[in-house]
Amino acid sequence: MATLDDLQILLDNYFITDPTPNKSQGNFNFDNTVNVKDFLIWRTEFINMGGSLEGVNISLPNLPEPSSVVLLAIGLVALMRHHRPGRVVA
Ligand SMILES: [Ca+2]
Repeated sequence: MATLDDLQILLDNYFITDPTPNKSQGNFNFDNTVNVKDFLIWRTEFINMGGSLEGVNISLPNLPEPSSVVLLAIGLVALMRHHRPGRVVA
């Protein structure tokens, strides 16, 4: 049984990884992480039970992404290692 309370728990625990899968924590597919897959399972179950999402404000948190600065730093380090003076290429 999927309820709006379950949705709130899912959203509160979004992106949380727990070693013990627990539906009551929003982990509907028991894969140790609460993410969009759990939301889709919840939504299907909720609608199949006759629930309506009309008027329900659902805004899933965005996937955290590494900042472009970190990516640039990783690229520069890789470039510096590739062009290191005295490097012998086999
Ligand atoms: Ca899950």
